[in-house]
Amino acid sequence: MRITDAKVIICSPGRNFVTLKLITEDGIHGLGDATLNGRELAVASYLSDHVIPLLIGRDARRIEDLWHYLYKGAYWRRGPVTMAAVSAVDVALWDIKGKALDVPVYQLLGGASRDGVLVYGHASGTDIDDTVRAVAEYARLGYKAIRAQSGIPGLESTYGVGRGKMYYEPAEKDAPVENAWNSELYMNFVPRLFERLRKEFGSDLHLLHDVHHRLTPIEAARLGKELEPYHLFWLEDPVPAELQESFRLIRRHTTTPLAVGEVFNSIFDCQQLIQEQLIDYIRTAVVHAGGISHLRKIASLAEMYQVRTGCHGATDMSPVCMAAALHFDLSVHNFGIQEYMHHSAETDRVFSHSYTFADGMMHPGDAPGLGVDIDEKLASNYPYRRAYLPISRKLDGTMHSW
Ligand code: CS2
Ligand code: MG
Repeated sequence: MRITDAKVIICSPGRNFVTLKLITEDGIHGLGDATLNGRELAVASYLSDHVIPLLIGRDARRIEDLWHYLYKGAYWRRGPVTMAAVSAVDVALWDIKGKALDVPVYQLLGGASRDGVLVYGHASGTDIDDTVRAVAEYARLGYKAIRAQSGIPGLESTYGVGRGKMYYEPAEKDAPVENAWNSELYMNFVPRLFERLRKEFGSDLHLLHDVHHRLTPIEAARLGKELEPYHLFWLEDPVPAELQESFRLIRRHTTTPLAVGEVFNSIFDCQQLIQEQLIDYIRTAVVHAGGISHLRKIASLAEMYQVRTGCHGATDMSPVCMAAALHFDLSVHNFGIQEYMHHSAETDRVFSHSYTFADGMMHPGDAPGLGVDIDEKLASNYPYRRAYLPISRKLDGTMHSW
């Protein structure tokens, strides 16, 4: 089953997406997401200029071998651009294999380990009252787990707080926004938010919070400790994680569960965090950490150390990534939770998909392969527009986040 054609489709239905389409001699096509928020065209070029010429004529059934060929063969290993490209090829090949054998991808990964995939949604507001209302709305929609983010009094804008009730998009068109940051204001505020949320919603609802790598280890330790009475499902990205051992310090001080990994792109970024049991959830995503094949290796390592998965699933993971994540989540034994943000109606029209949401859970569906497709004609109506993620400065103007 030779690969005869490949296309990189760049479109912007609501936001930018890069999609790889591989076509075999039998006419089967597979899709892979290659979107790297704010750096989309770098991956598109890596695929078109360097990867696709290597793929034409190769056997699409050799998923594992092709993964190593692209990863090791480049000599220059890892990094977000390379790994997003490798991921896209890997996922497209799993899609092709599923279609060729007429089974959903999760059946190729060992079958379902559970009936559905627990997901969490993003509730955010400008202040505590507004955030309470947003959490109530998600609870009404059936979500059993909700991430809560709020604007911080004294800071004009804060990263990770959505605009509009059900939609979340941190990237800005044309030029990066600059957010203001102050750790003291933030740390004094967040425990009050969760105190109120527990009062309003009781103890059964799972509550999550994302720090977006903004604190130092000792600040994160203090925040985790002060949040303990409110029993968070997890505290995400408390510190930048290039220094994996910094989590030792946080761990020594708090029992609040920790999640990290949305910016990681290989098992080597989380090996120490997992093996020393410094985290509870590993958040690597199919699109950024080497596809389904590599994510399964991360999950297997994590399983030995009782670390569970919690894949990144913001709107910049396209429906192709979302579908792949759900096949992975349904099958992998040590699944914890999956992040799920609704895509815009325009995105959903371009990417038809068989995955469904009901009662706080998702299912990838039973269509052969991933169960997702792209309408290329419609996609061509939405040309790419350059966009950037915001940057963050302290109140005195210093660039923040190390
Ligand atoms: C966030 C994302 O979903 C999350 O947990 O951290 O908003 C993330 O910052 C974006 O997906 C970056 O592209
Ligand atoms: Mg995050």
